[in-house]
Amino acid sequence: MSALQEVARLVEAGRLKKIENAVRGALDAGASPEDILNAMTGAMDVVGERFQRGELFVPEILVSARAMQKGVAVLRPLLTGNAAGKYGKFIIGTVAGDMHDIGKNLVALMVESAGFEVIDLGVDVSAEQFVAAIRENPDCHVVGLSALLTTTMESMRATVAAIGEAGLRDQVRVMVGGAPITAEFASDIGADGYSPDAAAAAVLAQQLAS
Ligand code: B1M
Repeated sequence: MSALQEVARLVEAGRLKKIENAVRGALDAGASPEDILNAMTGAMDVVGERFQRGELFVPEILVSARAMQKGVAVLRPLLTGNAAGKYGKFIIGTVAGDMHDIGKNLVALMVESAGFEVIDLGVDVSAEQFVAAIRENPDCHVVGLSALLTTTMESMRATVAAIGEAGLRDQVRVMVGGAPITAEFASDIGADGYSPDAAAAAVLAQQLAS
């Protein structure tokens, strides 16, 4: 089994004690941080498929999620450079009703490493909280919304609308993402951009800030 396969296996199995060493082992074996992130994301997809088939339950998903977060923590210093703040502030959060934060955290990490000062509002963030954060940070020009549930896509729509109703659409560009989100949906709700993954999100944030 390759070092990357071992990392994926440990995330799938939720092996919290072994994951950090396995990630270091993969780096030592020559894998890039991006390769390792992809291996861990692939493992979470497998976990999701097994959950859908009724082979796994929420507590097991949670330990896999924690294993992935421990693995990402090892990579964090390698991904964040010293360009922080070059592009200004970036407000990010997972929309109301949605507790998923692994993807949102990865986007925050990649956007930070691309030169933004990230303000992370966390999960289950209401439209009003986004609006308040934008008002508190008049120097923020890009906002990112994440949603993982089809049911919370409507919270995303409501958040974009609330930012508009608050008269803040001239101040900020809004980008969206998350597993059920598409470019068509982004355009339908009036967002300025959509990206399918964290690496593309960092590039899009730079484009929207420029
Ligand atoms: Co949940 N869950 N979950 N879950 N969960 C999904 C999303 C699901 C697809 C699983 C399944 O059934 N196959 C399903 C949703 C079905 C649907 O809506 N159609 C589901 C469900 C049903 C639920 C619950 C309702 C289960 C229940 O309680 N019965 C419940 C809802 C809770 C809530 O939010 N209110 C629930 C709970 C949970 C846990 C708490 C157990 C846990 C979350 C832990 C955590 O996040 N801290 C969890 C997990 C881990 C998953 C799966 C297995 C993995 C998600 C993940 O972290 N992926 C997921 C299945 C799946 O997605 N394959 C599933 C890895 C991550 C790196 O990818 O988040 O997609 P992702 O992020 C990517 C891109 O989407 C993109 O970039 C990221 C990195 O490349 N991206 C952006 C994300 N945000 C972006 C923002 C951007 C740009 C790109 O710009 C701003």
